[in-house]
Amino acid sequence: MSKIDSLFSTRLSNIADFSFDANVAEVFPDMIARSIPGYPLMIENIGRIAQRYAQPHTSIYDLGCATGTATLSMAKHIDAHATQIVGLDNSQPMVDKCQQYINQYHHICPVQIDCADIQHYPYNTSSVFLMNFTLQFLAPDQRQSMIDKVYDSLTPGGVLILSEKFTAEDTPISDSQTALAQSVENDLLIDLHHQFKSDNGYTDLEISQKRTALENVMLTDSIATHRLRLTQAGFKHIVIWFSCFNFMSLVAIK
Ligand code: GEK
Repeated sequence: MSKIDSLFSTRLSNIADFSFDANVAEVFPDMIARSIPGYPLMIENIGRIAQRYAQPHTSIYDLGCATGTATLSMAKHIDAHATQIVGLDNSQPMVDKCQQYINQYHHICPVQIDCADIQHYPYNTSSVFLMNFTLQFLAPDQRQSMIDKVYDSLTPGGVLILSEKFTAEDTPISDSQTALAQSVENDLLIDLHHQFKSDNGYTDLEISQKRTALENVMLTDSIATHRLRLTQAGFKHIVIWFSCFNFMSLVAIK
């Protein structure tokens, strides 16, 4: 069982940029479940979607697997016909925790966890890629090449399941009325998300200090930007299958 997240509960004189270190890995399952609306529902359905698209003799990748909750859901749903499930993360503490969780279960399909940068990994032919809230941590100018790499490694009919926090605005904005409406819409989603965190026991201080820590490291795109990037890579169909406040998950089909 994960420890309760109280990392931002005391006032910090200097708020460092958020990093996926050992302290975060220790509390991560609790942190993510109390921070992302619908996370358990998404995890369950990621397993179902992966099962639907997994093809024989291909690899299934979970990019930025963290402590492996989504990896485990895919492992639960996919049987032996897929070659292997590979979880990748560049945080060693996350990978260590992930391996502990993975070892607690018996899997029909082999599961391998590697500490690696997802931008420089030699991918095998794959039928399912998962990026569950990971793309938003890459530098914006490196996101297109990451999506291109995923697309190139996918077999025809393969999918990318992409979940992200998003900004409810599109650029460029020419009309001031539209800009005002978009900012009202974005503010509403941000407020609803904060209410969700507050109802899950986070104080205003925790919410605001975590937001400051994430400011430079998690830069969110609009849904239009995601669609454009995926289309440019070559994906033929893009289906948003989950959305709650400013969080969504989509399936992009090659
Ligand atoms: C879940 N998917 O529970 N290479 C490898 N890993 C990376 C990289 C990179 N370049 N950049 C960031 N990460 C999980 C949750 S968390 C999302 C994913 C969140 C890793 C980073 O170390 C972290 O573990 C993960 O991406 C993002 O379904 O905390 O909001």
